[in-house]
Amino acid sequence: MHFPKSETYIQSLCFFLQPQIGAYYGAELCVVDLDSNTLSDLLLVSAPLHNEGDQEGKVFVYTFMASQVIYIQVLKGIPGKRGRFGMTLASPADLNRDGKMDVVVGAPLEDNGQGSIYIFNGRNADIAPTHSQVRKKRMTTFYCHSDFIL
Ligand SMILES: [Ca+2]
Ligand SMILES: [Ca+2]
Repeated sequence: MHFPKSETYIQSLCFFLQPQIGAYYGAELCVVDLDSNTLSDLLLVSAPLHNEGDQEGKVFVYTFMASQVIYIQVLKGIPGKRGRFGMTLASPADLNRDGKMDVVVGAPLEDNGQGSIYIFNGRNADIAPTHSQVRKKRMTTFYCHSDFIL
């Protein structure tokens, strides 16, 4: 997987937003190739200690356009759950088999440290902002097609 243009895209990402001091912005990075054509479409940057109201952690989503990296959306966990949402990120597969790669976001301290994994489904040019599933229990099988449909 690679970026469609130069890696200099990343240099000024932090200037597109005003990161909260101590939010741990950049703790985890993940590129997403939504259409699996070997060109990365999105860059995810987490800030697992970002605090806002009753939420802890955010994932900022950027797209690549011409010679710029452009902020397009933010992913959040469930309100009231302070579990360092975004401590881990991955885009392991097209979990719901709709032709678009999906994203998995870890919140390892949710539910008194038991941890959660959120699944967000990829779309044509971004990611559905509402998670499709939260997995809390230890999983014996992660990949189950019918389990991931909204
Ligand atoms: Ca692509
Ligand atoms: Ca998908």
